[in-house]
Amino acid sequence: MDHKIKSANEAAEKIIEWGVSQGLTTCFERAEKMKPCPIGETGACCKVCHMGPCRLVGANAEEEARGVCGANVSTIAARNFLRMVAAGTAAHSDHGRSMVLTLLAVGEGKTDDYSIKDPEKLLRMAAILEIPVDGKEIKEVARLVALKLLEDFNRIEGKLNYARRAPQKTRDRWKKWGIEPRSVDREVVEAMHRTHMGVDHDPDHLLLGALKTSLADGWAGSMISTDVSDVLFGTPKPVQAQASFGIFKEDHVNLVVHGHEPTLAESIVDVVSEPELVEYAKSKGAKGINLGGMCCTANEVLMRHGIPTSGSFTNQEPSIMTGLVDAVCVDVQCIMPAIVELSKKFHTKVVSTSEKAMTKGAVHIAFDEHHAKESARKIVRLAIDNYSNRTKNGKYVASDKAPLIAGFSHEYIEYMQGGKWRASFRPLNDAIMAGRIRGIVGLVGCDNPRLPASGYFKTLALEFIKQDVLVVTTGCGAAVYGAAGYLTPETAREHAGPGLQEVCEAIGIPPILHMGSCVDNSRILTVASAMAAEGGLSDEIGGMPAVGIAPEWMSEKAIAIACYFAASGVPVIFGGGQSPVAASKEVTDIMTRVWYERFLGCLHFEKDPEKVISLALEYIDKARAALKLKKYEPGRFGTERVLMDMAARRDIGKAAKPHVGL
Ligand code: NFS
Repeated sequence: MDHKIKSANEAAEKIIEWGVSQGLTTCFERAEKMKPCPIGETGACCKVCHMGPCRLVGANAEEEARGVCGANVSTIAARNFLRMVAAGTAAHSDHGRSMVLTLLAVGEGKTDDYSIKDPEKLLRMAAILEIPVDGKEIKEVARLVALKLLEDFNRIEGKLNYARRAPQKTRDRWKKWGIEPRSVDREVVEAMHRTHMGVDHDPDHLLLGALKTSLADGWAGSMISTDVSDVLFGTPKPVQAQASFGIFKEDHVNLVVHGHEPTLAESIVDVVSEPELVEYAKSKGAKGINLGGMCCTANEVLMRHGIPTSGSFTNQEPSIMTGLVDAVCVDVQCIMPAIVELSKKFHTKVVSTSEKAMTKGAVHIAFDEHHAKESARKIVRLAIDNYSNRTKNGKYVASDKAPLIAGFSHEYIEYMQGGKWRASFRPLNDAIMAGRIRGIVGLVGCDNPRLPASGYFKTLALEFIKQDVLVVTTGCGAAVYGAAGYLTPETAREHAGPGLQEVCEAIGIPPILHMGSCVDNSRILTVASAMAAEGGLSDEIGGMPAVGIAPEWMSEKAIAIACYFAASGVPVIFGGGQSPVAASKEVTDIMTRVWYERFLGCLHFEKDPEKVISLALEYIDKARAALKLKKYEPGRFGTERVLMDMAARRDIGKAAKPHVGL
């Protein structure tokens, strides 16, 4: 990997270098200038009280160093880590709660701007939540489901309703180790309490707290967010779209939706083609209005509507530097404050919309889900009004874009393996058992300006698919693969090993499946649970030949995700930079060895991409051996059922009734 490049996204690299020539700085130059504090970076700095900050350094720091209160390195590193998990859980789950409140508003008839787009999914959720639906109107079902879901956010005692979606054996492990979460709020508050000065000091106990808190994220906050978004906006199925900076159109008004919650973005999708707005754009000299996405909001509207994405986290500044963005509309999370300053060097307007998230210098248009379309129209008008302020300043190459296929919801992954009538995970399990697919790797999370951004993602994906490992992706990783042109069926032909290639060609899918935004990592939990229920592999999530990897992670949300996968039974490897618990061998040992013994999942921090690959394959092959599956050998498969091709599925589909099973 060439460490001199800033971004391994070639189009981004051109823009960043152009920016440098213009005296503009981006996160890449700031990352070079701002070296991480070597003490805080490894988890050895404690600033939870004002006797410190205490920095526990020195040759024998782990044995001898103590903070003013007497806390040792392991306590401090574990406490810092738990706080990261609490923050990540809070972020995903606050987003999830907003979705539920929108569903409630629909159910109570308090908004006409949203409706129930997937009533079947709502009914399936009602069944999981044991809500009787007979004779009830769909809006009433929505109201009852929303009220029930809210319990998972603020229950004081008891267990998550949604935890019942996990395999029994997985839940048994949670029970045994005392990490069954009660609710999002309860666990986040308790995590903050336990990490206050002078409360919880046992690293193992603190880290169990991290797992417990994270499970409230994975199996409630995030999973609820995904489900409710599908109900309100439609469950994704494959769509074609495009990615990278070439999605902007020189003769159109370009509006970018950036952030996380799909509510506002969906309203913008709804209004952007309204004749009055299109006419208004034309009256200002534009040929039309072009909507694009950024970060996870992009994934939400890409999965459901094929709205193109300008890219991942590190592409937000280069997007503005194209000079073509008339407005960026943001809500919450992963929005660099730097874009407001940068936008002033161009004509771009940054519009904040959430009462929770303001940046000085941005235009604020408050978004209210009860009057969603009204807010959306205001924002579109603002972008149109700004079109005529465009200058020639910017670096843009129209051909910098790639085609992609996204939209692999867990429902569609099930459907694609047999059509409506025989949808199941049997073919996937069979392909794994036969060694046609060696295992599954989730390549997810942020891209990072401290690395050649997006480079590790690309290296890892190509190596895994070559080794017949099916890749699933979400979040900024998915945007990276979109911009790289990897999310196409042709990638299987060009880069996948023989077994994976055969599977991809039989179904007509890419070897890297775009499963959505970061909260949609919950879709991967659902797939893993369905694979366990299908039989033939492990009967719990743990023990599957599957690994999660966040090669370039940077956010606290990524840490929360890693923990809920680890607690659910998936080994997770974080690549890129330093381990945030490197200062403590004890904490590192608990997260790797001890967690694996208890949960069959764990968390490694590994900087070297080669080692990330070998460690992941080691876990996959170890799981295959423990399940007594055929040893993986490229090009040599065992006997198995044949995957159904498109024609066979169409025939079955003709006689099909709607699929309502889980
Ligand atoms: Ni995920 Fe989405 Fe991207 Fe990282 Fe941020 S956008 S929630 S945290 S940077 S993947």
